[in-house]
Amino acid sequence: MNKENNAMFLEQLKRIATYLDGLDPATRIVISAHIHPDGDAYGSMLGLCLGLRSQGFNAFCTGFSELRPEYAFLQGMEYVISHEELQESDFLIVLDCNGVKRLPEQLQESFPKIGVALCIDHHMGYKEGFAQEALIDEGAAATSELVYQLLAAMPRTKFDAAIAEALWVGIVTDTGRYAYSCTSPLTLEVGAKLLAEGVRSEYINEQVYGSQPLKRLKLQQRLISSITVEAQGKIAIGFLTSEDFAAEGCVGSDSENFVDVVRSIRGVEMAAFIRQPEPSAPVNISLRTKEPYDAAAICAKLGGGGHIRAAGASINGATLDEVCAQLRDILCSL
Ligand SMILES: [Mn+2]
Repeated sequence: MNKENNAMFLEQLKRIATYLDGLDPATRIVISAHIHPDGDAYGSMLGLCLGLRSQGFNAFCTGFSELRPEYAFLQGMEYVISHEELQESDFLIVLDCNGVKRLPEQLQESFPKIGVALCIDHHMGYKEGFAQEALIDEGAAATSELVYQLLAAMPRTKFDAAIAEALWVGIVTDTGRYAYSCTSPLTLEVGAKLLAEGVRSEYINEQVYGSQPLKRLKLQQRLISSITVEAQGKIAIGFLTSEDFAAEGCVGSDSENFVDVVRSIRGVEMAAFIRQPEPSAPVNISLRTKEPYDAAAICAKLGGGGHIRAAGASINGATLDEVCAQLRDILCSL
């Protein structure tokens, strides 16, 4: 982020912190993230919810009913409410999600009535008007990093280990454990502050990365078998069919981060993981690129979006074979 943008961002951060700080404590704040939540979605939601509660706010989360096993140690699940409990008067905050289409399905229906009061996100392509207020930094490593900055700018926040661990999970999972190019000096500074609050880094690493069920590895084996390379090894594509998922007793979320396996091949500059977890489900693409290839621009051609090096798309009404062929053509033409 350049200096001018940074000054504008800090001003916006301060303004939103002051605005939230001044909310009537009786206001019910409900926090949601995107459909199919990942580590940053869970971490930023629970971190913000607990952080607002530490200041006496009446905060809740919605859009999910349980945590995946690798995130089950996170605290704050007692503040998760169902979609049916949402009220028009709720102050809705949406995290890690920049548009209506990415909201959990049930929230998409009630969204027009309730409206989004505040959006905090680091994806590209935020459209003005989605929320009344927005805190967007496309250069942020994770939405959890933005949530930390916001909470730190609110004078009444009482950070503790539970808040810190939620935000730590969001940052660790979105940065590939502080490794991807989105990791900035600020990311590490925030990480240092979170560690100082008592984050159990080794324990969390074990939970998130060191306790996979065997079926997930078997599913990964199927993905590895499917990988093909093109353009002298510059492009690699791997896929999983609904039959693959069924054969290993897996669901879509069991393949989170599988694109990293495809990306790990030496010399690959564009790595795609394509999957259809169920026969009637849309076909999902995860794409990772290296310089100079723009993953978000490539996925935009297929109706998706994301970040410059990591993006995705979800395609309805096409077979997995058709999507594979279409994406291969796009990548080979670059
Ligand atoms: Mn994120």
